[in-house]
Amino acid sequence: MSNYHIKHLEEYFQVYRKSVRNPEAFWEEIAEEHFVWRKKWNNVLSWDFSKPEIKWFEGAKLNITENCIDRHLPTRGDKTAILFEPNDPNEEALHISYRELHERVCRMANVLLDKGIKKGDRVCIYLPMIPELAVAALACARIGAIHSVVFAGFSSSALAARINDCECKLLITSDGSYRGSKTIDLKGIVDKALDNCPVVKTVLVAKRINTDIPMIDGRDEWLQPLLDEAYADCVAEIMDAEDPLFILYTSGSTGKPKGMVHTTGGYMVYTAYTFKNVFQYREEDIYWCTADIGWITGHSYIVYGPLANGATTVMFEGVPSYPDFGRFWEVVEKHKVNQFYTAPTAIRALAKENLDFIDSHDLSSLKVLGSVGEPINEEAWHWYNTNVGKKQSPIVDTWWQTETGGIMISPIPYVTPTTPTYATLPFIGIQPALMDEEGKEIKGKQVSGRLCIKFPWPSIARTIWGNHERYRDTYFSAYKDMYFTGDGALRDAVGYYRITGRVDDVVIVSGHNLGTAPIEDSINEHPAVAESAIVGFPHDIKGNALYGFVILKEVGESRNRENLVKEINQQITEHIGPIAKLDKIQFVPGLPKTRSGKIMRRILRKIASKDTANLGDTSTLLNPEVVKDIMDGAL
Ligand code: 6R9
Repeated sequence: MSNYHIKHLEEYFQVYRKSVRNPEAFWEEIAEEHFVWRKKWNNVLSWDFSKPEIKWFEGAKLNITENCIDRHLPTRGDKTAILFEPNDPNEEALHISYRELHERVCRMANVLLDKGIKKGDRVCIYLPMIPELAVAALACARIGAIHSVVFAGFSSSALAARINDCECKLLITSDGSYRGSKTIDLKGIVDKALDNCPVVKTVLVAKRINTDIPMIDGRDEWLQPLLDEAYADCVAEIMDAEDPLFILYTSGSTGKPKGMVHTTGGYMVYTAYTFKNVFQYREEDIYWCTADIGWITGHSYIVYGPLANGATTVMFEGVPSYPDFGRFWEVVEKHKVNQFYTAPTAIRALAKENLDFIDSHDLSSLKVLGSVGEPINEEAWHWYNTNVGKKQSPIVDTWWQTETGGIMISPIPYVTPTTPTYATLPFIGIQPALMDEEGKEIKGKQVSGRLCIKFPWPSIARTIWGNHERYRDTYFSAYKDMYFTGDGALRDAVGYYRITGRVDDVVIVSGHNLGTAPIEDSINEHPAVAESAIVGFPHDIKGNALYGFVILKEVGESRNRENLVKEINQQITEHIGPIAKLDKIQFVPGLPKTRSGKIMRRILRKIASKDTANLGDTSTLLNPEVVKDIMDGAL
């Protein structure tokens, strides 16, 4: 009778129908039967997309770490919760059992309490993929502090902006990090960031690369001695289902990153339920998601979803190319990984390498392959299916977003027949709609439009930290009573969805969302630059790469162009991080603008993609003559 684990297609349709006919009753049953609550809810759901206000399991009390850790102790105490695979294959992997995880999280929680962190305080976590990262996030959740994990590839100014936006009092970092054959001076980046973050009073530093680093008296402390002294048990703070669990920043169409706020009860229920079904996780399985916990995929499907199911989740510190391009497959063989979840950009990069890197490893443990982060192209899909899955492991192409908290459209493996490049069917409880530009829903099959969701699901983000208006404007104002995703999609003859890509000013580069606005802001700060516009263009491995059109000021005109290109990319690296560097920079005399002064990115996108046969109507531009100049100089 339980609908928790779906095992065949007929059952999917049945459960799906039930979940959309009476969402409250459906989610109430899932929540009731599969989680531990200190107190049940008074009301399953109240919502109003026009405000927008969404509340799931209102009045319920719980602590998510009791669901992710404590409740497993009697039956799974010795089971590996986190399997840590270090950057260096010669360093031993670490099997952290549920019992040990409990102890580590409690110690870390006590350290935070000791440093004065209370329920509702924000804690910034800027760590590489080492166990302390998961432990720190869970420790925050243990005491009701709100974690804000910042991906450790972000630069000091990006880090500072995120710390200041949500006013983190405390930051957890490490002396440095390993990335393949390189080491990165994380603490140096932190020190620079904190010059501009007066709110941070305490910095706890984990030791990873054991280098000598400056520690600032009264602010910085080594983490390990504090953990060693801390008490190994910590009473969980009782949280309201709608209390914030974490903030995670994502790019948008203005320069300022959006701090998406996820709350506790609904997020837990939805990430756990999707994890169980989308990966068909069974008790003895070893599950590996290669994402970084600095992204939503890591939050939901390395930490919370797997642990809520008592799973063994692999945490990988390294990169796919170190010590060689066989590393992923070596790890799959070594730990007998059953579910493997990665990004198309990694698949495309590996597909360029010799097949020996795969064929020299035994991948027979694999049962499910996952893809996330961007559309997977047909070639990459077939390569993954043939060479990694040996045509035996279904590929789950999972579409979702930081804002959605969990997987929204995806096949269920061994249940939903897959089609290359299609995310296929909505997950249980998800009601997608395709909309036209006039705001009308496009019904029927074989149609395309802008992808919206009609009804709330438990893990939808509740607001943008400190800016509810922006939350409403970005997601709920384009279409009445709908959540707008920013993606375009098509629905085929059998009702399968294929995501076609962003329809806004976000470009997905190697699976990372990059708003063009913050990059433009960064370029425009260069003293030689007057104005700039960034667009994406197709790239073999990265999916998209960035193309910058830059107008120089008079002072820049006489400068050496090659040096300018270097300086601009250096500036972007400092402001945002190396992931936002431009592949191409073209210096232009002007940018095509509408009469209201908006840059016509549509035209620039076509020029950058070398698709200039049909530029569309340019006569309405303020400066149509500039288009030819730009085309002549295109790279
Ligand atoms: C989970 C995650 C969200 C954006 C999303 C879309 C793109 C993600 C996809 C996909 C096609 C898929 N995206 N998964 N596009 N097929 N399976 O990636 O969150 O970093 O917020 O990115 O990524 O454009 O809107 P996030």
